[in-house]
Amino acid sequence: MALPNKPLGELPAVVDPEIEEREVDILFIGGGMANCGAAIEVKKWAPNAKILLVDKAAMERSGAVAQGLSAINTYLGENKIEDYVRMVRNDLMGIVREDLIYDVGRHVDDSVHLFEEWGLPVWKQAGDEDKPLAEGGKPVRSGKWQIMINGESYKPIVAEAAKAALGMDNIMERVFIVKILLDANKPNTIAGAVGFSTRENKVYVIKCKTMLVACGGAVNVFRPRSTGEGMGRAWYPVWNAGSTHTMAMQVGAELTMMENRFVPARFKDGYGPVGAWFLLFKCKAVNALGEDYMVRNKDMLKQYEPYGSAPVTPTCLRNHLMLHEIKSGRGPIYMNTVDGMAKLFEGKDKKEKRHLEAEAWEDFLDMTVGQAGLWAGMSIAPEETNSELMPTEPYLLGSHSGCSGIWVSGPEDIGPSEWSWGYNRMTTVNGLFTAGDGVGASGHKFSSGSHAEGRIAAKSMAKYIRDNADFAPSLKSSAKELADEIYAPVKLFHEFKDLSTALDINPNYIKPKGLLMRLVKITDEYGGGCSTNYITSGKLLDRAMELLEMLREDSQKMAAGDLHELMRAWENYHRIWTVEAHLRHIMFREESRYPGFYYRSDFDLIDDENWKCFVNSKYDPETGKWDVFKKEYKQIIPA
Ligand code: SFD
Ligand code: AMP
Repeated sequence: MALPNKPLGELPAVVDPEIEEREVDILFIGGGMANCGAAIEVKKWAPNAKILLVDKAAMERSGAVAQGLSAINTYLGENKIEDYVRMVRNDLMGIVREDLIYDVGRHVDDSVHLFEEWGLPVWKQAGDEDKPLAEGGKPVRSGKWQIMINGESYKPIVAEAAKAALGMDNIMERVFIVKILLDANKPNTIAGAVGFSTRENKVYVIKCKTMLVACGGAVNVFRPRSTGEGMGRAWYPVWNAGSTHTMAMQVGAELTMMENRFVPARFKDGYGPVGAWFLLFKCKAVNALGEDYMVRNKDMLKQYEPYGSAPVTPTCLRNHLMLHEIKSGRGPIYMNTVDGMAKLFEGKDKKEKRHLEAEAWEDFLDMTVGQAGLWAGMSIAPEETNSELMPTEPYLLGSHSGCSGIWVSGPEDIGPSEWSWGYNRMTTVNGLFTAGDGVGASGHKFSSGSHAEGRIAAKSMAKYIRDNADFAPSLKSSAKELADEIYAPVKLFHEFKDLSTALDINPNYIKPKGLLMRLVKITDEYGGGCSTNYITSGKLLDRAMELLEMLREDSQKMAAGDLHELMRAWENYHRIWTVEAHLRHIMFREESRYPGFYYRSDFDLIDDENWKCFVNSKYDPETGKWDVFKKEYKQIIPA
């Protein structure tokens, strides 16, 4: 059921919310690309199952694709799947799950064909304008793997299909899921989830046999470059707060490569993506002297063989070279849009030039409207003025050019047998699946690959419920106990709110906004954020963990006066856990695997001999203990 937008102002939270209990076979948590894929696939394999999809926002504009996109970054078309795996492996500095990537590669184009069938306009080469991709129509490629779209309405199109497939009676929007619940009787098996409405004072306790948690990545876990009011601008979606990783790790799911992060180079302050400018418009990024620093600094890549010499320099190493320029006093860095567009204009008539200008603006209008607004506000015409680029604050994600996430079972026909435990994309917890940003060691899926991965997961979830038809989930806590836990910040607020004149300042509680500031100060200063040029060390990480521990204690004093704040409080809890996993992993990996994303100053090298392996971790919900350990990397696709 979709709830309408709220009236002006936030909805006050009451101490005793209503409780609604539900029971389904299959629960989809999140309404982003992955779960939209799952939604359209699941009925084919489980036609009689009872299904529920829960999204904290409205699916039509939720998740990373909310504003739309101007490219689909993974479409294989004429390319070989093996080459896709090779590209991802090199971009992520050699350590990836090739079975998972291969699996995405063989399914992703089907998702893209569906998007086009549902009405997404895909740019085509001259002569093929009316020929769908599925019938051999040739797309306009920006790069080897990427195709251009008119994608402002990408998410509404994809969400509409998902909603039609499930039916709105089986969808709850504006419900934030707080945690996953383990079964009372069957060890290491999920039995449900609990969350609350952001539009009504209501808690939902949902039992299920299996669930797909795909709540995207983690944003605002590091202090963003934009502060104050501007903190609402980030490159990745601010509304994804590490729920996927946290909820899974809390029930004991094994994580992988949580030390990885993504620091995208972006148009400064507006966070506009650069891909189309590099690949489609063929622009170069230059230093303040106008030099192509990728050429000037090419010898720096030799230190990072074999990764540095690949035809496409890995994303982190591109950052590494850019940061070197800034540190050497040759910043700011600019995207040379002026020369790039002049070259594109060569031999074109006025109308064609206007068309190219429109395409340049549309790249942002389709996916990062704020960047177009910033250009307009700063009187920038890209054909006349170059724009600054800057590496952003770090994000944790598994679907874009990063690979932190959860360790999952792979397809049975590709990887070694120990990587496949029966159900594709199931985590190490029975019945708990993930996809998209949630799957670790398997980046470069992007929007299309995340959708395809949701479809893959849905199919194996159907098998899981068939194989476990007799399973009757039962919860360890009562619905009332769960509701009390969720609404604890509201109770605290009501207990103490009258003890000070300013609602935000109180000796007995801290508001979520204040706590978030404290968290991002710790990560930024000690965990390798922007303020230290992404540098950290073992000792700095020790200190970060001490401070995090104190923050954890104080987080129990978060207070929420309205439903929006209650959501902010729970987002913070999710961020804290995600940050802890990230820091623990960086501490464990005694090398700097991703120069340009982060550096350990005490181990500033890539050490393939000792560290060409996965780093995995597991939190034990019974004992509260963490275990971080190495897992062997296996190459499947030859060089
Ligand atoms: O330009 C809860 N992405 C790009 N992909 C492309 O294919 N092309 C591009 O052009 C891409 N670029 C790009 C991209 C993203 C962004 C933000 C920008 C530019 C500016 C990446 C893709 O968008 C990304 O890979 C996928 O969307 C990942 O899919 P998924 O399903 O893993 O995550 P989601 O779509 O963000 O959805 C998350 C959902 O979870 C909900 N949610 N629901 C309930 N309870 C909770 N606790 C929840 N927490 C979150 C969200 O509301 C959402 O529905 S470019 O940079 O390269
Ligand atoms: P971005 O806009 O940076 O998110 O990138 C979109 C796509 O283009 C992703 O597939 C990137 O890997 C790719 N890309 C971005 N910049 C470059 C570059 N300079 N060289 C090669 N590929 C790039």
